[in-house]
Amino acid sequence: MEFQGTRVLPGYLDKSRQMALVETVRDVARHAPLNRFMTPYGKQMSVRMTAAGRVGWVADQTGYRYSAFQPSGVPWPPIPQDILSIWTDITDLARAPDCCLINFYDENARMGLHQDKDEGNFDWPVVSISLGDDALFRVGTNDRRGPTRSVWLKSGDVVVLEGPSRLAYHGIDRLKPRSSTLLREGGRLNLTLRVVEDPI
Ligand code: MD3
Ligand code: FE
Repeated sequence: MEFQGTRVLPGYLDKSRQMALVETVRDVARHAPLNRFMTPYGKQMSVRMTAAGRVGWVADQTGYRYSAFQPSGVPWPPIPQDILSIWTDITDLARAPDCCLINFYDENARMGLHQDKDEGNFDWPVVSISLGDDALFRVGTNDRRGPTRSVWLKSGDVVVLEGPSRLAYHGIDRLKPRSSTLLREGGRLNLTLRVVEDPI
């Protein structure tokens, strides 16, 4: 399925790879616990986040940014090889991503329509991996008021954002609770692989 340059690869990861990835993410989370950041408007985000890689996403009074350090002051763990190989297989790029953002959604979590534009260069694709409960993903254009399309992302689906869709508004409207048994307690994990900066 393809719309506005967004490539959805349904069922890209089989069940055993999905299960292995959950263990990989649990291991990352042991070194980099999930955070509940504030929005720029002073509200708690419903999505919990952590990361692996040279930089990860943090938020504090001074705003949102990529940082080499977790809120605890400790560097992020490296991106695990099984996650890196998904990027390499799909993009065919020699360049590795700098960051694997990890979002955890419980059944009430959602992510409002936003653009990802804190990376230095939008020519690089973003690769997104869904694990766990189905999620209603919405993607529009690079104009907030533009038309949007919705698609249910299922466990094992991979989305590639490149070209014009790299700057498209997008978000997660809701989950379908208990639609997957991958995570024992339910919920959804989303991994996004990004190039954040060109080498200096
Ligand atoms: C379209 N995550 O982490 S993944 C995010 O499911 C984010 O957790 C959502 O939006 C999630 O920023 C959506 C699909 C996705 C990821 C990155 C994109 C779509 C995108 C970047 C540009 C355009
Ligand atoms: Fe995003």
